[in-house]
Amino acid sequence: MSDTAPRCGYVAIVGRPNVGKSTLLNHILGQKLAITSRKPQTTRHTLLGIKTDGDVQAIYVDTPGLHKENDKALNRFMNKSASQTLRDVDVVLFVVDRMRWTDEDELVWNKVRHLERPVILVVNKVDRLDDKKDMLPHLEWLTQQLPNAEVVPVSALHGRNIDHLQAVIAGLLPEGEHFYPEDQLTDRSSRFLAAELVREKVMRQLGAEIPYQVAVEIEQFKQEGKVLHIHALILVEREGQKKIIIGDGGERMKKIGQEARLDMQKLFGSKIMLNLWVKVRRGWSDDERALNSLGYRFD
Ligand SMILES: Nc1nc2c(ncn2[C@@H]2O[C@H](COP(=O)(O)OP(=O)(O)OP(=O)(O)O)[C@@H](O)[C@H]2O)c(=O)[nH]1
Ligand SMILES: [Mg+2]
Repeated sequence: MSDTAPRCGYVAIVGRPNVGKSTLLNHILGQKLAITSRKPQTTRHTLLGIKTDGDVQAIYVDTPGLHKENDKALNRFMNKSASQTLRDVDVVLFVVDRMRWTDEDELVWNKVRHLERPVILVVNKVDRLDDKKDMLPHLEWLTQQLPNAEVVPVSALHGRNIDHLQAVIAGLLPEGEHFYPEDQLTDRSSRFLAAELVREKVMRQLGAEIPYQVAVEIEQFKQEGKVLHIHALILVEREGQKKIIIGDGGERMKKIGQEARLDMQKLFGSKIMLNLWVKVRRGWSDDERALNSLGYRFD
């Protein structure tokens, strides 16, 4: 029996798009739960990742990257969910990419600076710095900007300094009983996670524009004996996009399916039969009702 009091609390992971928030969550969990890609605005929904380590339960909330808004309902939804997360957490991880400080970092900073809760400034991707010493003046500048924040340089991709980061977080969590059972990893359903894995492969396989006009809907999710049968619908905005996703002779669809199936197999620990279809649903990304029916809830 341990003689320390249990600790439990919520930890928001916020930052502009593409700084490595979801990669950080996956590394902390030791498992790929959140989808990641080289393109900004990969994450669209908040996602809980629960890490229980002895007496300490940290409930991480991965959020969509905060960005300058265009007019689309989907972008409003993403920024709103990230901002709302900040209201209800005990600790904030503000993730930035090395020495790059952009207007969008400024936007995030303006949302976290007045919060009356601990903020940790996570300086990610330090593996991509040739000389770590180059970073010192920037770290000093960041410390001046955020005098109350602890600054922790890490590499989420290579797992550098993540143990230290977790120790700092543990020290900031309030005392209290754990909210979730020790073996629970997330609040999201397997259906949700399956749809996200398909969307990740679309994000990774396709060029600049199309991924932003793609949503994925799970039509069937059924265990039969040892096999999990999943039918997923890839929704696009225009007919031409459908052709591009399918690719010559169905080549691209095949790749998307193969890669998603492998990840699903790992995550669900089951053999998977995955069927994919592409369908045109015009204007879904700028229509609140269509977004709602796809699980993007505005409440
Ligand atoms: N070299 C390096 N690359 C990283 C590191 N962390 C993340 N990346 C890469 O940065 C890209 C973006 O990572 P994500 O985790 O998807 O970033 P995000 O902040 O969740 O992005 P959004 O969901 O779009 O807001 C991916 O290509 C990652 O592999 C790191 O520590 N080092
Ligand atoms: Mg993300």
